[in-house]
Amino acid sequence: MQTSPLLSQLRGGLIASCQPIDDGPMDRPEIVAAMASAAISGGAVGLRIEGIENLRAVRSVVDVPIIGIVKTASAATPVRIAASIADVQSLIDAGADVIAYDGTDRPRPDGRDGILNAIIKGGALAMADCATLADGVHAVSNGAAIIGTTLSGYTAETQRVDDAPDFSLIESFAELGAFVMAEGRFNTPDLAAKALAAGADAVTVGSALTRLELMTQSFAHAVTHATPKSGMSGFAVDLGGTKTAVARIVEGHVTQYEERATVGAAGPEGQYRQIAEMLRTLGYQRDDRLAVAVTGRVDAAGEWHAVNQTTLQDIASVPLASDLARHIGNATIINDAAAATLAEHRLGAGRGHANFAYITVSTGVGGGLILDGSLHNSPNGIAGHLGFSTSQAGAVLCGSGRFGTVESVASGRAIARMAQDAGHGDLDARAVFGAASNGDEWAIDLRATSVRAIAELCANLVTILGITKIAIGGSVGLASGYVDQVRSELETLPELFRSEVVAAELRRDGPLLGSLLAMADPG
Ligand code: ADP
Ligand code: BMX
Repeated sequence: MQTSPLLSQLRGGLIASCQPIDDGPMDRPEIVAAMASAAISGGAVGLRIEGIENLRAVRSVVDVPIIGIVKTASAATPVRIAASIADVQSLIDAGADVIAYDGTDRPRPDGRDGILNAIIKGGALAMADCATLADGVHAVSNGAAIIGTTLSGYTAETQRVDDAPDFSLIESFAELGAFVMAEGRFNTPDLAAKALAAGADAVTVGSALTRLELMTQSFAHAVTHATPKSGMSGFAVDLGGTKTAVARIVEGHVTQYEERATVGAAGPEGQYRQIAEMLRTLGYQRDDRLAVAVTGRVDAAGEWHAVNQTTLQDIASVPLASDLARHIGNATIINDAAAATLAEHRLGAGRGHANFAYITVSTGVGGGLILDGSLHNSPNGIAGHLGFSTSQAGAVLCGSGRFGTVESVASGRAIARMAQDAGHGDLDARAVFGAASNGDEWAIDLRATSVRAIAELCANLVTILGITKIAIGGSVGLASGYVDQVRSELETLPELFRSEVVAAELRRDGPLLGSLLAMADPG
């Protein structure tokens, strides 16, 4: 084995390869130099640095051994770690103590041995980045001081399906008696330590230390795919203006579902009777966990009030929590759109957005706001009732008592009312959208009126609250093409007033799942 003070400095230690993603935001010499200093503070005994400019910047702030490389991309050869003979002297002048070159037998303009000889002649140590045992043997017998496993997995011959480092190449290299550098996919401290146990003299780690994009990506993937659903089991009710749904939910999945029409005039007792019947068919028993989402506002005292009194009649100051406890069982209660907001934020389209809004375009237009990561509430339960803000197209008094609301322009009931007023008879919103799909101009116009009011609401949310993402749900909002049209409408506005707008991911399950989430976390 070659001995030199420099190899002794590296032996048994960690070499930090400070290589930002090409052309990424960290690909600047001063940042590479800062990474290098930080890596040394953390205990690295040497550095691997790519590019002459980066090398100069690093050399001026550190005094540990540096392995220098030059990477090129050329259609003529697959060889990338391909300092030309001309580059070798520049690397040495810029402060490299060791120069790494591609130790495979793949052809390149100056030839494998041409480069190796230039490095040795220039007075630097040569490190061969190898893919196979034969590469290592060739390098050692031609004077390379270090053989690395760097290219194992990255040549046609050694391609692999897994992401594991090549420990067996380390073991074979160790028998050659050369200084062995473990390099390539040593992404955890544990793998790096095992490399030394397998016979390596030192280990080089790159991506896991300095490619912030890749490390963030792996954390982001793990977090967004984690299922915060454990414990999300029980029965859930979604009482909307048109339909009432009940579901059995097991670990965040709807396993049984039943839906019936809501009778708006049934009064509280009528609603309880229907809910109780539907729950019974799913096997609910009194002490089971129960969460109920309702259209209408729910105040801090647990009382239920229809805001739009044409949707539900006789629902004013109804003691919902205590009534349910008496008639059915103890239940968490929450507004339907607020529940869907919680669910979309935690499990669906709003994940990762601290300022997020959900809008349901359904019988009415409901909504919910996540501000700084939490559901925004008010003691009287009106906060987040986005449909009772006003629209430029407002022309009638809303059932809430407020003139010109978004709900009175954009909701399913509004669409049906406008169709009736225009002389098209007793059609619901689904039938109007059907006519629009068939090309009926009057129906296309009604749909566009609804879309414009929702786009206006989205822009207002951006302007007032800095909302960055909006999910749209409800059967009108989820109708084919609706969200796309809202997006196109927003495109007509200056960029400042736009946000990302998507369809609700959880669709009809949002209010159901969210009511159970509210049980654990009322916001
Ligand atoms: P709820 O308001 O009870 O929560 P929905 O979200 O299903 O229930 O909304 C009901 C409204 O959606 C009704 O006005 C109905 O006409 C309308 N609707 C249902 N299906 C469609 C559809 N495919 N296209 C347009 N509107 C629809
Ligand atoms: C209305 C209002 C909201 C509700 C929203 C969506 C009532 C009865 N409801 O704006 O509380 O969240 O509709 O509910 O005032 P849905 O009936 O359309 O599902």
